[in-house]
Amino acid sequence: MLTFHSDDTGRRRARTELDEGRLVTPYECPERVELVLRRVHEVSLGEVRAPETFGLEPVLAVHDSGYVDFIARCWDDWCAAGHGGEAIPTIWPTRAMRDDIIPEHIDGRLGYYALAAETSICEGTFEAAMASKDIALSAVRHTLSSGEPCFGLCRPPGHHAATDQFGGYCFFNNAAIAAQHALDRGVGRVAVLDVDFHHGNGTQQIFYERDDVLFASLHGDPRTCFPYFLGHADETGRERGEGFNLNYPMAPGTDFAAWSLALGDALERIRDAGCELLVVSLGVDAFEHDPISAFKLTSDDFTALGRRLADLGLPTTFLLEGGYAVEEIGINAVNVLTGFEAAR
Ligand code: SP5
Ligand code: ZN
Repeated sequence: MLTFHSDDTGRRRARTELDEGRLVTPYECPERVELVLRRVHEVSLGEVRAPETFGLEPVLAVHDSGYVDFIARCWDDWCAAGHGGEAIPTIWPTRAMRDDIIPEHIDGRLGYYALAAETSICEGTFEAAMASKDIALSAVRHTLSSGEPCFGLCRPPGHHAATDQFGGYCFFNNAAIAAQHALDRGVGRVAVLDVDFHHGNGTQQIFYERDDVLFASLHGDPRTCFPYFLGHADETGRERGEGFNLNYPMAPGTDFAAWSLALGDALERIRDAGCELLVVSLGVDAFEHDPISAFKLTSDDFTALGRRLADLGLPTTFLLEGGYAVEEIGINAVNVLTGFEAAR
């Protein structure tokens, strides 16, 4: 299987994440990509190629232009304001205030465009996010042109990024950008299957009123898990999109036996919907030893997941999302890919 990778994903190296009231070294670190890449080589998964550059047009197909401009300029504006640390939002347009006037000051703009405070913006964040979406676009383009599966070693991840909001370590929604690109190149319907431990709130929001993307997400129940405010089972889509959003919230402690029942249901719905392309939001933070998550999947379970995905028989693009057990991230992510290859 071909892998797309770029060293530019390493241009984001944030020093601070607000975690349990402390500023810690971020869980979402450049080493994640390095270790997955090492594993790709160890198992001889296949060629590793640099992405092509696609510019901002495919980003603007799913994100708001004011938001993209904000991400591009945030770090410079933050420094120009004389702030010393990394850019962290401290105020939001909450239910008790107005959200129809976008502030001019960077502190206000940060809150307007943020959905969470754990994700600091630092030098190089925009450049890394651009590389990440180019990896996703290159991967999906390869799948479309060859029919072959492809792996995009995306970083930063994307599935929490909404039309005009960043957070959950995500800035541009790589899976949504790739799915939209496929639609724009003539694919009739795309399935985005999100197996990251966290609900893919951004992908859901972007496609919620549409029937050309079937979004299915298996995740920790938002009653107790990040992102807390989206991902319930009764969110099934709106208007044309009714029936094209599938959430499988599961309790902390869920193991592969229970998790794979939800997977089976999602795969059946993808099959029934006549999807022509599968984009997998491949987070591996459902792993039993993930430091910020609460499911119990083992490394072997990820191989089984890959086999199950191959059963669909669809052209498939895998895009890396979360996964913070850094020591095992390569094994777990690549197990999905080798399981897939062995079964197709
Ligand atoms: C892409 C992705 O997986 N994003 C996840 C973002 C989760 N952010 C909130 C993390 C809260 C972590 N709490 C840590 C408990 C251990 N100190
Ligand atoms: Zn996650």
